[in-house]
Amino acid sequence: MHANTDTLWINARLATCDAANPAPYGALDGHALWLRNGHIHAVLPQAAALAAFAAQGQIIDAHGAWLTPGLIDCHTHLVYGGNRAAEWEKRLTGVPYQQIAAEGGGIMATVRATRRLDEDELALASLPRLKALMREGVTTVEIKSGYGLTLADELKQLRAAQRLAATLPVEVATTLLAAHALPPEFSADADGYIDHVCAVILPAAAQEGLAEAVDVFCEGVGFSPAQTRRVFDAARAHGLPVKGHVEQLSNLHGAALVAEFGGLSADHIEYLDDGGIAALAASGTVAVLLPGAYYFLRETQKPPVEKLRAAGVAMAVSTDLNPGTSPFASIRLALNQACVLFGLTPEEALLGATRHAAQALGRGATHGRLAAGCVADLLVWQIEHPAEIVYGLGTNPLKQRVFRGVVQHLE
Ligand code: DI6
Ligand code: FE
Repeated sequence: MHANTDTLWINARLATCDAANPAPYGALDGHALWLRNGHIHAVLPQAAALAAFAAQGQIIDAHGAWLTPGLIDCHTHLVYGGNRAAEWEKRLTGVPYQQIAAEGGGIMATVRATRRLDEDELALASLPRLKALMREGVTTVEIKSGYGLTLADELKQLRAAQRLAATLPVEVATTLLAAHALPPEFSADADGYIDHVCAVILPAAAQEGLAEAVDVFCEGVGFSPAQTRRVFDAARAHGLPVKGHVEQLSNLHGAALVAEFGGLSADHIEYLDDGGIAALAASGTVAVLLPGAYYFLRETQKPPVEKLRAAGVAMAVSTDLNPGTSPFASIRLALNQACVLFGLTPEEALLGATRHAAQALGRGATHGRLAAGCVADLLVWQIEHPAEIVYGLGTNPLKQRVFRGVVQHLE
């Protein structure tokens, strides 16, 4: 099958995840999905679709299977070297993450391991993680830098991420997170490092087209709101949208700052307060929930899901895949955790990795829904009900993964 051939998927149950369809999961029965040139050409009642389609291309019978949009993991740090299992052993004995970071472990341990690898080695080390996400149905994934913290090493990480995208049937959105931790070259001079990020690293990443957004770790163990604002100003000057690691371990009002800049998403947000919720609602910024980090750090402060829901803030769910706080290359685990730990409904969880995750990546118009005009990234599930996508782990109910209209082999 070729992407340039029209394809009509029939006898499918569509979980469109599209707000235009008011049933749970945006479900549409009795409809066919018409794909053309890697996009969804039309979603039509099946009889009408068959009549119009005539002999234009290939008809694929889904035999009653459920189809969903491809899953979108909108917050990962999956390009890195090494791992932090030894640090985890330490944390399990009661040493807190903040203390490990203060002693030169934590993020800095991964920075050292990432700097040691060249671009090829880094891409190779990251490949199994990306493939694991793809096997579960991920078709678009965001990948951040933030483990290089020098000009050369940050750009190397972003290039490795783009290289992965070039060789696999997956779309990668790269984000510059140079303001992730203070590198040893600038110890005790966080403002000097932020100067360097704003004047050197960010402009280079923007000019080389290596990042489509800018992120900051706004936290006591990261960067202050004033420093975050300076990075956001630089991002704006280079035409890049912003997002933030905010309110993860404390409330510094970073979400309101992201909202002030009309940012794409405010991520983590366990300590988000009412003012932050109102700010996100007003700016249309997506709240990204990362239950893997909450679980792995044994946190107890949950994000204010009920209030976000009441305020109409779109909630996305992501893996936060990283070696320190969420070493889980499983979007389905994150969706399950979002339900069990944070109280999302399975429908909200699925929307969190489709429509709302697309919005968090500035792709709301083209990704995350089964609707005319969207990319033809879709999944065929061997399930009776869409909640099963989120419900069980260990077995994989994904039967087929379609990227840009082309059925992929599941490795
Ligand atoms: N918050 C996180 O959860 C990750 N980064 C961040 O700013 C953790 C990254 C790490 O520990 O390596
Ligand atoms: Fe993160």
